[in-house]
Amino acid sequence: MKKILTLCLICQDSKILLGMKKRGFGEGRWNGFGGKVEEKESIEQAAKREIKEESGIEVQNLNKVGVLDFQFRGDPEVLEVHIFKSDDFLGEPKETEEMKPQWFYSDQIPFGKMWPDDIYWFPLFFKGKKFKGRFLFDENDNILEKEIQEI
Ligand code: 6U4
Repeated sequence: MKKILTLCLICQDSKILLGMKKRGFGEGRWNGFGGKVEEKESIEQAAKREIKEESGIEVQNLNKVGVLDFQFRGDPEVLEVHIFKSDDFLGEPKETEEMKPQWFYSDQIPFGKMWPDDIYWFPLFFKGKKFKGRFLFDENDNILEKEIQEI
């Protein structure tokens, strides 16, 4: 069973926009913007829609940077997360019901309050590398297995 999700990291100057997830999956963590791809929309369309819904901005360009598969022990569902970078958008980020946006310098990323896989692939992202990988978590979101490679 596979669920396709998007995740977009928006960059401006030497900062990156993250959102504090206020509800749902990943609540209480800083993360990029994104969510489930719906029927009848492309992955890129879904990425743009979710960014608009969650932060109020409209991204112009999207560059695909990676794909990561996430699984939880004992759960057959695979979350296939398509990761994008954007550095061109319209509007100002604003707080929504789902996310509270904030800009972070690339050397001040709050990894302690993010998904535990992020610390492994953000450095590749900042170096402009493309990557793919998979992570297996236990029920407390601890990493049990990790594979990550540049592509
Ligand atoms: P609903 O429909 O409300 O349950 P929601 O709870 O908002 O959805 P969802 O599924 O729309 O969550 O989006 C989850 C977001 O979290 C996506 O952008 C993908 C991202 N994500 C999931 N697992 C992640 C992980 N291990 N590391 C990470 N981002 C992850 O950095």
